[in-house]
Amino acid sequence: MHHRKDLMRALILVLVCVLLLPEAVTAGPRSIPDAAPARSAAGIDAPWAVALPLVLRSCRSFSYNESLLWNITKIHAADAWACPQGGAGVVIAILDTGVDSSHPELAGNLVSGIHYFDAYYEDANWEDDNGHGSHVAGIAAGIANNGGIVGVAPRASIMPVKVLDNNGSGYMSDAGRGVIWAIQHGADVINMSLGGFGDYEPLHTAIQQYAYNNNVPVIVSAGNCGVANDKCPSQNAISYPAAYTQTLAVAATDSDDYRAYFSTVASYVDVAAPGVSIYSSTPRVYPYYADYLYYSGTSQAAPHVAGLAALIRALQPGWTTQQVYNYIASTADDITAYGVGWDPQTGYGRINAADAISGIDAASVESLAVPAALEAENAVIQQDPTEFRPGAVLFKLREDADITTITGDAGIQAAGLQVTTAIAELGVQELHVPTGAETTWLAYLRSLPGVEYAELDGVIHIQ
Ligand SMILES: [Ca+2]
Ligand SMILES: [Ca+2]
Ligand SMILES: [Ca+2]
Repeated sequence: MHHRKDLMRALILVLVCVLLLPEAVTAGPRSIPDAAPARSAAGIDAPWAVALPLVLRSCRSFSYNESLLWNITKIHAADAWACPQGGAGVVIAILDTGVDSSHPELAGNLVSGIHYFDAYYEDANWEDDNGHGSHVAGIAAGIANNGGIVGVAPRASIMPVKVLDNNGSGYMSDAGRGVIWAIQHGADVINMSLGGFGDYEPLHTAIQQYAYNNNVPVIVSAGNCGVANDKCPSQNAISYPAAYTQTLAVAATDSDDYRAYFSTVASYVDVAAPGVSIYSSTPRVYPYYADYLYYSGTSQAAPHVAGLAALIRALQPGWTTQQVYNYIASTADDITAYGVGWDPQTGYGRINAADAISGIDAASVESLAVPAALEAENAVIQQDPTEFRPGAVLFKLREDADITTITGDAGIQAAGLQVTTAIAELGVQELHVPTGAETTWLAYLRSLPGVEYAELDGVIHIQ
C-alpha cells in the first residue's frame, strides 16, 4: 500500500517538476557560451548519460557521469536536487585564489567578486591565476546539464573573493576582510578551502560577528597535515579558521569512506566529504589550458559541504548557522571504521545530501545539538603563527582606551613607529614595525593596558 502511494506521489512530483522545469527534459545548456563535451588533462572524455530512471526516482533533472564524479554519487547529491532544485537564489562566497570567469562550468553562476592582497590592496580583478579557486567553485556549484562536471548545488551563485595569490598563499587579514566583504555583498554561505597555523583574532571576530551571527555558515577545510610534510609545522597541526567553533570543519574521505591519508585528525573536525581524486573545473588560461583536472585535499572536501549548506539554505532560509551545522552533522553517515559516533578522523561522518534534503521539512533542528563534550574539545587553542606578514603587528584597543595610548607611548614614539587603520569594521589598527622585530613588538603591545589584543598577520595557504 505504502509503496503504491509513494509511487503515485513520486510520479506526480515528477510531472510537476517536468512542467516547471522544461530544462529537465531538454537537458540543454543554459546560456553557456561553450558547451563542448568534457575533456581533461588526462585525456578522459566524459560522456554523460541522460539517466531517466533516476529522474523518475528523485525528481532529479540533472544528468552527470556517475563513475567519473564518484564524489557526487557518494554523497547522494543527485537525490538532493529536489524541486525547486540546486540551491537557486543562494550565494556561496568562495574565499580562494579567484575564479575563472570564462569557464563554462562557472560563468553562468557567477556574481561580482573582490580581490584583496597584502592587507592594503584591493581591486576587482578576481580572476583565478592559480587554478585552486576554480576547482573548489566547480565542486560547490558547477553548472549542470552542460556535460563535464556538476556541483553539489548546481544553481547556487558563486561569489569569487580572491584572498590568495597565484601561489595559493595570502594573509589572515585578507581573509578577514574577505569575510566582511562577502557578508556585506549578500553571501549566504562561505567556503574557505584554506588555513594557517596560527590564531588570528580579527579573522575569528569577522567570522563570528559578520557570518555566524548573521546566519551565514562558514565551511572550512580541516587541513592536510594528517601525515608529516614540509607544509605542516607538525603532524595534525591545528589549522585556523577550521579550529574555530563558529566554522564547520571538513575532513577528506576517499571513495571507500576512509579518511584520506593527508586529512588532519583533530578534535575540531566536524564532518567529512570526498577529497581524493576529485574531478572539477580548472582555468583555461596559463599555466593550465585544461578545462578539468583531478585534485585531492581537504580543500576539495569543504566545497561539497558548502554546496550542501546552499541546498539547505534554499529550503530553510530561517535556520541559524548552528542549526545548519547541526543538521549537516546529524544527517551525515557515521563512519564506524573510526568508532561509532563522532571521531577525530571524520567527525560526525561523511555528509549525505539525500538524507539532509529529504528530511528537511520534518527536521526538528531545535533538538539537535553538538554534544557538550565536543564543544569543550573544540575550544580554540591560542597559538601565534610562525609565518606572518613582515613589518606588521595588528591590534585592537579596549573600548575605554584612546589611540594616543599607543601613538603617545614613550617606547613606540622613541622607535618612531606609525599606526594606520587595518580593518576599519573591526576597529583593528596596524603598528608598522621593522622586519624581524614583529614578535618583540607583539609582546610589547600585549603588555600595554589599553590593548584588547595584538596579533601577527598569519600566512594562509590553500589546502
Ligand atoms: Ca557541467
Ligand atoms: Ca566547528
Ligand atoms: Ca564515527
